[in-house]
Amino acid sequence: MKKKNQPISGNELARFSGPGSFMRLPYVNDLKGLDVAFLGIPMDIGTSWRSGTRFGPKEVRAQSAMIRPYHMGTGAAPFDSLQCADIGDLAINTFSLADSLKIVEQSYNAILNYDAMPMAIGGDHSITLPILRAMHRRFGPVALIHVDAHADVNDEMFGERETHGTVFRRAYEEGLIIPEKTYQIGLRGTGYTAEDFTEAQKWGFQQFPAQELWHRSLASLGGEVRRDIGADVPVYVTYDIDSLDPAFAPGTGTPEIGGLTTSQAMELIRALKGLNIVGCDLVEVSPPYDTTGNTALVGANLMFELLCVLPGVAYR
Ligand SMILES: [Mn+2]
Repeated sequence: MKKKNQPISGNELARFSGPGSFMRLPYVNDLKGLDVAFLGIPMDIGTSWRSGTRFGPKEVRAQSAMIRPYHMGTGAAPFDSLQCADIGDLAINTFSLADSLKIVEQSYNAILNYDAMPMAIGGDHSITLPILRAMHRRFGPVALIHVDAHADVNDEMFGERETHGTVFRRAYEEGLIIPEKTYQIGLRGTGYTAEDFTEAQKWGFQQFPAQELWHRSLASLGGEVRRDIGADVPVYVTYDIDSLDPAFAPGTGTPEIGGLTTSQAMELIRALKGLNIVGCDLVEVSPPYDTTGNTALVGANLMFELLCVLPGVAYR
């Protein structure tokens, strides 16, 4: 039997007069009975360079309006088996990063009291630290699939220990993630020292620089990651839009050339089917730097790809 919450569909008029939610899903306040809760975290005060990700959720939702509920490529029809809704944006404090991160953590603790899996639209990458704290409280240490141009393992930035570039060092130090089941995919660009990326390898992180992935399918890499994690371990997926080449996703705060293609991103996500994914986020979409909306369109579609690989969704 089909689940009750289906995206508003039918004629073009309905599509364009939808509620402004992710994929025209219903907005709800009550998480009871939900399998998946989409939410926005409209924040950019953890970013070190170009800001604007506070508008990410709004634009990703807007660009998601055309996505239809059936996936032609994989046969997935996620809304038939998962009860999904948009639960709106978290009310962060734009004048305090520390306070905002607490609000994210407390909100996630509340969400995870239900069985609803949170799928967050960021926001800069600093949101992922409080999310992982809440995930750890609920599930214990999680495996981490981190797709990004940057390893985000700085010790501090401008003297601050909680920023969008320090997330995964803090997560490692706090024991929130399983280091040897942490996969950083798409790394590239410039750093401050030669150790900027490599230090994390000593902690156990498995790193896959973009240049090793040029010209190859990511289906095999995704399959290796899937087999390495195993079917039972809880997995969190954090997807930084700047993992993609700026040709596909220029609307982001710290773009780096030589990144993944959209088809590589889709191959990677599809290969994760079968994992025990417990939450996802899509971060760093900064709409002011891409007024075409294309970056947010890519982000919205990657969210849909992630939704389709969640447990309980059938693949062809
Ligand atoms: Mn990044």
